[in-house]
Amino acid sequence: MYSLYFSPGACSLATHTILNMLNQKTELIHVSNVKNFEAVNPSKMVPVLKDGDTYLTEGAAIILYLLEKHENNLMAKAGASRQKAIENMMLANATMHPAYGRLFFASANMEEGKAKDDFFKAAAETIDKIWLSVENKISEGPFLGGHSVSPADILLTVYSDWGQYFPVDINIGPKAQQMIKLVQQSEAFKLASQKEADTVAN
Ligand SMILES: N[C@@H](CCC(=O)N[C@@H](CS)C(=O)NCC(=O)O)C(=O)O
Repeated sequence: MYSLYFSPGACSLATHTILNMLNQKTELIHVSNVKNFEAVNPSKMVPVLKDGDTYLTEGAAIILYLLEKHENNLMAKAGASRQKAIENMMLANATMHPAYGRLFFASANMEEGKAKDDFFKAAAETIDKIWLSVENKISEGPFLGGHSVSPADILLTVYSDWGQYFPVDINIGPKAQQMIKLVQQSEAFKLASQKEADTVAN
């Protein structure tokens, strides 16, 4: 059985959803209940996945690890389709996630005032541009990779929820919105969200 260190609704929700899609039993560890989380992950970030005695960090790397280990239809095994799925996953994890990360950073670290307002506006404009590139990538089906869901769709769905916590308007195009809705309606995502909400922080 795996153990997943998570924070409710954080990027760890994508790892959690994929574990559900792979039918993997997972113990959930709310990061607030861990006394010395720094010893688990020196960067103090979720997700961390424990597999036996091994601790794995970095969401995208964890997802690739899981997809290699368990039979699935979430990503092609080789060739151009696999490369495209990894590219899309990185667009989500390495481009969109940090773009939203700026909102969290400014909210926690900047003093109220014009500079903060301008920063939020500029950060939101960058996020909009990335959502536009996502919109343009969705063509032959409701998902980024076509007719079946892939890790990029799941990661982006998790991030899409974060804009509501900040004084910004994020523009997500109709195709991306439809993709998000489909992921949110999946049993794996619903179960993961529910379990995270039910796991109490002490
Ligand atoms: N590159 C890391 C980033 C992880 C990350 O930013 N996690 C956030 C939650 S979405 C976190 O744990 N933040 C807590 C903190 O910064 O202290 C990954 O993709 O796993």
